[in-house]
Amino acid sequence: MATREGVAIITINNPPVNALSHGVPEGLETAIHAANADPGVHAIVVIGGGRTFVAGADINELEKAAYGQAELPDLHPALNMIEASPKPVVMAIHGTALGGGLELAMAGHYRVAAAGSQLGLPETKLGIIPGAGGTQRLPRLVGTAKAAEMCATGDPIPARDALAAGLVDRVIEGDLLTGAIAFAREIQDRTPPRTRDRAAAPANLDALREQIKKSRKHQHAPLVAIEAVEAATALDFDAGCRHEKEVFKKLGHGDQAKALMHAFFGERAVAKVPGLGKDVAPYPVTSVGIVGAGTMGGGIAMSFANVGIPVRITDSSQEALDRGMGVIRKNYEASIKRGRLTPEAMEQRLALITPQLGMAGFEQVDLIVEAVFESLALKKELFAALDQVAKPDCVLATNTSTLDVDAIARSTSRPQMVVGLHFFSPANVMRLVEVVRGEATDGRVLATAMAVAKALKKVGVVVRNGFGFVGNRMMFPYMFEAQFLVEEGSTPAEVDAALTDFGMAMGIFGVDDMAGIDVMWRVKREFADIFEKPGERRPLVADRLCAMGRMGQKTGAGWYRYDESRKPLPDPIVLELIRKTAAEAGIEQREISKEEIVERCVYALINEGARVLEEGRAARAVDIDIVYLTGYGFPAWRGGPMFHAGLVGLDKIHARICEFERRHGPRWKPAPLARLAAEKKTFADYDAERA
Ligand code: 3H9
Repeated sequence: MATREGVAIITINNPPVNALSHGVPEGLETAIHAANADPGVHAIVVIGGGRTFVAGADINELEKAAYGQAELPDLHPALNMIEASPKPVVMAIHGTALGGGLELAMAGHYRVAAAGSQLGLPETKLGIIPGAGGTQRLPRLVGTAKAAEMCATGDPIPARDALAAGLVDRVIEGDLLTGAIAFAREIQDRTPPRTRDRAAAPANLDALREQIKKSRKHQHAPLVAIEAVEAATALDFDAGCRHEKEVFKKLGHGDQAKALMHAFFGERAVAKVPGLGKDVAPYPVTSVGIVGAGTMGGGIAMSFANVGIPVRITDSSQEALDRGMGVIRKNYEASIKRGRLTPEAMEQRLALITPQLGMAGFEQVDLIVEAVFESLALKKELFAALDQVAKPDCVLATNTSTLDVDAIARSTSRPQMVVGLHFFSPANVMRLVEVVRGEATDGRVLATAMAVAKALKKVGVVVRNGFGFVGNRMMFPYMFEAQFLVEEGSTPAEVDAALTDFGMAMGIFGVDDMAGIDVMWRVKREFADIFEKPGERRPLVADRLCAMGRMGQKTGAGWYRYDESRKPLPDPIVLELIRKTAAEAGIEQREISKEEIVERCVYALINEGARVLEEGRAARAVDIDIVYLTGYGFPAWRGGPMFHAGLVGLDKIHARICEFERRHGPRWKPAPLARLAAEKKTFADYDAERA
């Protein structure tokens, strides 16, 4: 503790984000005691050391507690002690005040915030609610409706909005500590106001509840958070806190909390690539060339422009370029209509994208991303040409989703500079980038690809070269199983409903219609050696739909038919086609339960995931989980397919897979990693053993 002009300065130092780990709240209590005991001190400023104020309770501790390996942390004693301080306590916020960090700030008597700081209670994103009085203090400061919204969504607000809402007392433009001390001196003679002494007025939260039921479907915490905030209007502060603590505890031990915390740490774990040291510096990427102005190339160009990186985009004809730029502009205009972008920002971004015929200027760019039609011959030819143009330290990336990255790399004289950057459509929206490590890819190139994904605010996951990489490779058995289920008597709508009830963002037939059924048809034809194994069952209906010209949404019909608002509607023609196809193939139709639908689809995904892991296509189970959470609409509150498997129990899943193998044949052969089931382990144990 230091003292300046009669103001005690208490600095919280627990890098990297000043989480309130065990010992930190206790240290604060000691410092506040000391400040109160010092007659030379008239007011106290609490500030965060390093890059931020306080990012909340320590999520490592919360995760341990979720599994019963520790007690849930209790911040109340420290916070109550701060609030009871006879000398006024000013919380000085920079960076972020999140979760327990904001709860700490609200226990202080005043809050000042650096312009640019963010304040929020993101606990529901971890499957819990604030557990240190947040649901009781926030409504007393910003009103019940605003507090309920902040607690339920978990979205932070910027300092200026916090000032307007009454959450902070002053926004400091210059040096935060200087401003906080000046503020403390202004208020040092006032009786410290306590948040708990204020009242929270009742508010109608029905509309918020309805909105949350849709946007956070299946999740427990957001609705419970609204209820806890509402309790602040009916109960006194201590009773409200007791209620909060009870539900905090219950959620804190729940599966959704375990899954969401796994997802939180998982997103950070994938950035640490096994075998790639921190000392491997990425090449700087300040300019980019993109080949191909189609849907993918355009979306990739937007991703770079969105973060201020200039791109040159080339295609084979002026027409293709004009069409591509037209789509880009239309996408930006749609964002303006939704209020997410200003017209000025659109123009700035468009100005960063230079459409051009030919490759003039490509000799200067740091990274070239190829996004042309999926043809190995075409890509090889293109990479041979890029090899002639690109500077020696330019990273050459292919956006292929199905082709052999090593074969593409070998068409250059520098295969070590080649890497896969598999973006997902729409590339300007989807967060996942599979970073495909070829056999020759250099460590620095891999580090560059990961740094690029991060710069684009996306999640890069390293995968090994091989058919379908990780995500698509696993999707085939999942999709095929869904198609077998309809041959056996379910309808596409029943399968999709079972999957969305499970939590998937979309059902697989809806996905197939959106992507285009012909896309799969082409892939199956090109990779017949992978898909056509003698004696193995293959789905029959999709190809027939293609033959009928039903390619999905783009032709107005596929597995479903579509009305003008693109709403999928069950189509009797498809149901009849399925029935007829099954009869011809001698497949008996029956009623299939929702449970069987989910088990067959999701366990097919998990079994293939185990194979992917065993083969080293993904280095860790957590990599697979993050691929599925960020690229395939798997529900975060289930933690990803491999984590979900652990929650269900590998032994239970293994037993079902063996049953399916007996009933449906060799495609259900348990993956070698099924041994984990016998050892009573999870995929997380597998990761831990190999860490
Ligand atoms: C809570 O507060 C409950 C209370 O209501 C009740 C208690 C009784 N704990 O994200 P980054 C690590 S719940 C532990 O890469 P950025 C993170 O894992 C909590 N560790 O940086 C990473 O480690 P590593 C509510 C944490 O600058 C490193 O710090 N709070 C915590 O992109 C850097 O993180 C939240 O949910 C933590 N609380 O983003 C906020 N936070 O380097 C969670 C971070 O080993 N945190 N780490 O991979 C965030 O949203 C972002 O980390 C933040 C910084 C925006 C702060």
